[in-house]
Amino acid sequence: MNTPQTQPRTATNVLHNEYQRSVADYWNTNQNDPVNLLLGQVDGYYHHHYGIGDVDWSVLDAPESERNDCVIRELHRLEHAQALFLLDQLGDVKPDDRLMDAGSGRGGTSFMANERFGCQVDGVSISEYQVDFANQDAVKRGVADKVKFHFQNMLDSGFETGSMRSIWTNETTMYVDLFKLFAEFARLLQDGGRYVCITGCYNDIMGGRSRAVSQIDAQYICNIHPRSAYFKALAANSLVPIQVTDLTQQTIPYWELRAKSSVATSVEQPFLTAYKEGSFHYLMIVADRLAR
Ligand code: GPP
Ligand code: MG
Repeated sequence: MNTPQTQPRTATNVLHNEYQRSVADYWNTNQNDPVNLLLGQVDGYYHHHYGIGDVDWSVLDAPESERNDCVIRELHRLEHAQALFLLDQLGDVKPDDRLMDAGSGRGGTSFMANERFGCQVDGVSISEYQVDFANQDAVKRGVADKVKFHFQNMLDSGFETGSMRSIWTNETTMYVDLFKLFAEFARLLQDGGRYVCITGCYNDIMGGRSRAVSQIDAQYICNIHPRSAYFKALAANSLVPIQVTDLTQQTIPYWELRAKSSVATSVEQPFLTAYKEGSFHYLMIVADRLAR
């Protein structure tokens, strides 16, 4: 059921079950995360996703006093490149259009989208800490009238039917049921509207979750979906893929560098193992909404 947007959002009506409460608790209490804060401080864009592209390995040859900073900057550059690549897929977005960032974290990709397209961007997150952080950033940037972050559940956002030109999820779909999520996106998107998804998914061509994939799930309290589930759930919800890109080879260098960095968190080895053994992919899927 859709809660009307006018009803105040509280933990009671945003978080529907114990699982969602534990995910919200994780992101509400994960406030001292150098891997995201130090990277965000490089230029003020705080990301909660990984990076793509070739690493400039010369950063490891910098003088010792500068090396750590150089590595942080390089990791941030790769994460920023991932967000730019995602924005490239959002379609011919006009200033009067409206976009939705489903699972908006500290807001990095939403601010970039507003700068590129000049349009309204609505981010939703079930972490009140993240929503506050991103809204404060919007005020500092002077864009609070255009970029708004909402304490809302992306399965039940309450926005108007057909109101969104494009929606993206940047590594957030592993927290939700895909059939429910894509039903909500199909409702929100205008006819011909676009959905862009960047995700990690396990390779069910090879069977079930590998140990490394299970370790990633445990680290983040998520449930990584099989590759096939994305296409079944899109097809069931009038969302037609136009482009599928396997970004796995492009993200491995980021993880190799992160593993050698001062901000490594121990999830690096499971990611590298999973990608290299072929049990896990870093995938981008672009899909358009069929006309009603
Ligand atoms: C990165 O967030 C994304 C997730 C936690 C979801 C899981 C993603 C997969 C591709 C499986 P982050 O930037 O907060 O993570 P970290 O703190 O490790 O950098
Ligand atoms: Mg991160």
